[in-house]
Amino acid sequence: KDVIPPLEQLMVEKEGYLQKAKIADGGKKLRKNWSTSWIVLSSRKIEFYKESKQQALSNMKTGHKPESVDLCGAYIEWAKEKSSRKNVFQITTVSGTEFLLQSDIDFIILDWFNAIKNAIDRLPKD
Ligand code: I3P
Repeated sequence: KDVIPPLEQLMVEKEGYLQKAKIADGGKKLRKNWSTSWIVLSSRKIEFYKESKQQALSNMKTGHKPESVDLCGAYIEWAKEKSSRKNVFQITTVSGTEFLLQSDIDFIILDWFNAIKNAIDRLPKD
């Protein structure tokens, strides 16, 4: 039978592939490790899927949960100095998760930056 996802998951604002590296978790620095991630932005969170969208959708049916960060009170900024790569920005969450997102393609990274910035600006700060 069909599983109906929660409403929040239906209100996707943007999705696509980006390069992602988590650099801190709960304030603790991590070794940088870039990988391709399927990224889903909804009104107050970003979900990261390690696998393809197709694989992610089938995993979801088995109750597998993606990594997810809360955008309430989060901070987004360009982070030229944090990487040798071009087009890198950083998101820092209230819980102290820091990650970098990157694309070689200028308009793709700009669209993502603006979409996430707009989502954060619409949310209450706490
Ligand atoms: C890191 C890896 C990353 C690189 C990072 C290196 O090495 O090469 O790709 O980040 O540079 O430390 P390792 O795999 O041995 O951990 P960029 O690609 O973003 O430059 P960094 O230490 O200057 O962040």
